[in-house]
Amino acid sequence: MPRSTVACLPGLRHRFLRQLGACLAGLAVAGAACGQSAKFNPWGDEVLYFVLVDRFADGDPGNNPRVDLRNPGGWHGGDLKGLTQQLDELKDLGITALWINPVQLQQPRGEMAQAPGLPEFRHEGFHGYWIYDFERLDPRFGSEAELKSLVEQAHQRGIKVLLDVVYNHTGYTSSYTARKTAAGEGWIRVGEGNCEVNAVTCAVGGLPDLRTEIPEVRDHVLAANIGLARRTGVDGFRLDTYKHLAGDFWAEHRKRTRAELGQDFFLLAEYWGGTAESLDGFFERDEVDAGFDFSFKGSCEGWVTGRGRSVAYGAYLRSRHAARPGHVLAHYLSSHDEPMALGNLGGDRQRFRVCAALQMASLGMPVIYYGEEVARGGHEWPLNRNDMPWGARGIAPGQGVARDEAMRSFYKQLIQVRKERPALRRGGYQLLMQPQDAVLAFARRDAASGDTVVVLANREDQPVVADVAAPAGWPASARDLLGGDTVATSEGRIKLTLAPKSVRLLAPNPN
Ligand SMILES: [Ca+2]
Ligand SMILES: [Ca+2]
Repeated sequence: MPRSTVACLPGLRHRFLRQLGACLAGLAVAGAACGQSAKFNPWGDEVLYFVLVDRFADGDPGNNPRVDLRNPGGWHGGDLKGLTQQLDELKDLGITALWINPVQLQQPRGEMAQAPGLPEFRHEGFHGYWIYDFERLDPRFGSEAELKSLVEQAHQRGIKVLLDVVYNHTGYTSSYTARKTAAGEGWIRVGEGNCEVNAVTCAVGGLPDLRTEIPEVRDHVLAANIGLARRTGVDGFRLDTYKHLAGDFWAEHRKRTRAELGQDFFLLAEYWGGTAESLDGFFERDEVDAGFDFSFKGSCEGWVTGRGRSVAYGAYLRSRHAARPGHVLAHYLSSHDEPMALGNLGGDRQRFRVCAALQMASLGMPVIYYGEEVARGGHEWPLNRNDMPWGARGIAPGQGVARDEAMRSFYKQLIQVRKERPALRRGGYQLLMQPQDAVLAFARRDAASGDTVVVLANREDQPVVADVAAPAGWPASARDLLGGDTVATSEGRIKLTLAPKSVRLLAPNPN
């Protein structure tokens, strides 16, 4: 749609599409249309690190009943105390916010489970999503005092903490199974299993669905999670299974978290399949500050392995800038619910680095899934939830598991560059065209600071010459923020050879 047409349609039904249209018309770098706004949400400056507490670091061997390291779905002994002890490791990596799984008491026994290539195993609630009692912490994770200490010590290091909370369901067994209201209504919905028919009343993964439309049930889960947040000082919630609760629940949730935890208490929705477009309604109604972008991972994995044209991938990256101002897309390469990126790339660490660099060069809040920064192995569930590799360091449960320190150094560098360059955190987006489809090229420019970074990426197994028109105002001399070498601009074009499977981040040299 031509830009003039977009701008002249005051009655356009979907404002999202209008904004996207403005981005597609090329206003990204020149103006305020694409991710440039006075309403920028400061969480878009953060780098988030997601930890499954049980898999990270064991700081208290005294809370390890039934720990079984041979069971890929069992408890492995990590806890809040161990995570707190490793905060300097995370501070050194450069992350600025930490997301931890739910920490309430889990169902006492796991469920038998099967996965390809593995013997049948008992799948325990080590991940935190099978809550038995919302009002108690699971001693295997630690005490409330230990959660408070984690938050305090993280804050001392300039790291915010997001607590994962579940409102939708309980564990397969829980203290709520037989609970009834004063009027005799059960707290749990039974027999409504099809999420295609009704996402709110279905049993996600067969888990008992809480009837949160009943005020007594709603108050219980709200009071439990909000109370825990108030007492421990966490900075926000990651909201599990967002699409499986009704909009009026989330409206009340927003109201209560703001009233009881502060105006700035941050809410990040896990809306399965979320994109800039599908999350927009929640942003428009101001139910949450942010949502996960489920497309980033697969888009990068596809592009870097040769699927699709570079211009199409570049257009996807541009579409992310249509997210409603004041709201944030959280983009990740791996998660506990999907196969890990490095595995999906066949273990190709160079291609993985390309995606990590593009993640850090993109608008939104990058999410690092624990251990990705040291090339943690494990691919499909349940091994995508395996132990944090600690190499020679005496930290259980991942003691002796190999880690790639060069990969960690690369992540450190990427995070540092992102922190130093407002163009990468807040800037608009301009796709730079060039004849060779092998190269992805775009510019990010932050209007407020004037900072500009040009991103060039080669997905091929051989060197490729990039030859693109420099963005307006680009000087004769630039430098590579990752490699340090100087790149000259001649006759308005940036021309250089990109090494196989590599990324360059170019910034103007000072005059
Ligand atoms: Ca422990
Ligand atoms: Ca539900």
